[in-house]
Amino acid sequence: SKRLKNLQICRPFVYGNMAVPLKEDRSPDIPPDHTHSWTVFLKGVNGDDLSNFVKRVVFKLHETYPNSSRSIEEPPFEVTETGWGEFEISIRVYFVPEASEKNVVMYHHLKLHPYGPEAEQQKSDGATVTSMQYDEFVFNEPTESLFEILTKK
Ligand code: SLL
Repeated sequence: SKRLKNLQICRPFVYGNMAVPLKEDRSPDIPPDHTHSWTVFLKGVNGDDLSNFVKRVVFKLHETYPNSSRSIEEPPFEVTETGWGEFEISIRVYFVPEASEKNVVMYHHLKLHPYGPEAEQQKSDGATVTSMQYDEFVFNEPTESLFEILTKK
């Protein structure tokens, strides 16, 4: 569909991960060398639903994971796993066809281990570690259809 000249629309989002150390009562299905449970996610800000313009999100995990490319087609756009190591996750976002927008990719370093001033306390508490980034999708000269999708309430 036609593109709207001289117009730019932005939509904020956050991406990142949460991680918790596995406890003694871990499930027997979890490999013994795994130390953490974690979730990598991409989501709207303040509970905004992104699925009206995001069609799918592909999280590419370390190749030590089975089916390391995980495609999520509806919210919540997230993957939960267990493991022992930190690594880079690519997060590729595909937009609805009406948008006629190229996919975009972000890279997130999976964080399991606390560090910094509160690390010792966090470790002894077995606290959740969070690492996330704020970003914005910027649509320059959006199609009319994308404009409608993004502006209807
Ligand atoms: C390292 N850069 O070499 C890291 C790689 C790989 C993480 C970390 C277990 C996967 C599985 C897992 O945590 N892999 O067993 O399915 O230290």
